[in-house]
Amino acid sequence: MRRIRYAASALTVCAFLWGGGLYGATPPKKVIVDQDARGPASTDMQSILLFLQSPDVEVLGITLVSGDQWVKEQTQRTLRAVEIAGRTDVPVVPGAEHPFINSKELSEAWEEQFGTLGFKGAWTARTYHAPDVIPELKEGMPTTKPLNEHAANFIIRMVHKYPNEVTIWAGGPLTNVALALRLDPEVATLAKELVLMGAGFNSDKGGIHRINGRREFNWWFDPEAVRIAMSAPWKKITITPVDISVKTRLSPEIKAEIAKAQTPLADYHTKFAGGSYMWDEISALAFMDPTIITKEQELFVNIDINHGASYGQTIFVEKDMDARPGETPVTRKMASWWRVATVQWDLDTAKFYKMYIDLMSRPPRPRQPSK
Ligand SMILES: [Ca+2]
Repeated sequence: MRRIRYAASALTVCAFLWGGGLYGATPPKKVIVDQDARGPASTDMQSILLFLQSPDVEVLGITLVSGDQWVKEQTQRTLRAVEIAGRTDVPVVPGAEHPFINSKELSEAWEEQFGTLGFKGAWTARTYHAPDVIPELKEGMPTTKPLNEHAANFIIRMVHKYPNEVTIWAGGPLTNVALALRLDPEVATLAKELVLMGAGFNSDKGGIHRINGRREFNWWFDPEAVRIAMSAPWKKITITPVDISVKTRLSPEIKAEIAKAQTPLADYHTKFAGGSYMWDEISALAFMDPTIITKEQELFVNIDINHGASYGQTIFVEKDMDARPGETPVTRKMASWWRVATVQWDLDTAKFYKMYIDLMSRPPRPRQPSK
């Protein structure tokens, strides 16, 4: 009886601390996690789980977009992952099923002219199924339901509800973000910042076109959406490019460490996580703790939307003009659709892996009060 009372009072204290915004050193950062959530236990899903596990983050919702998989399948897989993480208080919000212009058919016509792409997400021939098909989920079917609202409208609603507080973190194609911007241009100025995994700057660092890494998957899948999103007047844009992703790998040793936790989340990770580069995990953890990034650079960044050989390539220009010794560099004058982004180049991998293991090994976080 005494033990029960103690537990109850501890819960009350936790709830008080949470409600008062005193959990951790600073109030948790509000974030919308926009993702192309292939499952189970892909880089997409791991990044969602990291956000749900972190006491430094308040996830307002998980908005989904076709990319690595079709959005309908992703919705079921994300609902299931959220159930396993014990965080069904966080809404799962389906979004765009197709990019603005790009398509499976267009990509095949492009490949006939310019060469084969290594990975095409939901359009990849060897794993292709129609957008409406939801295969049997080996991780189990969810019992919870998605929110009955489009991802673009959810993004708009949240940035108006919490002006200047919401980070839009995008780990997939930018279709939902671009749709939100087209429905309501204030999204860019009301949001706190845009943080994204996407773009490729080197020809040999992980791109989907073997001879040109500047064609990175997320950006290539919906180039027109990237042009819209990257041309909007955000207060800040941070990019985790594919070039930094290839410096990491989800190793068997990391998996073994997390397996020791024996939580439902750790078991899911042990059973289904592969050994891939940690594309989205870097972007998620660097948002929570920017000190894992050891080298970054400000550049003007956008995307090529010419429908020829260069379609979907990252384009970029140095931010400053060349300065003579002793002179202060001057920012280059560019057309208004070019925006400066902070691009992450290198990371402290030991610190990154430690943070990943720590968050994935924790018990489920307390559910947040409903918003
Ligand atoms: Ca992703």
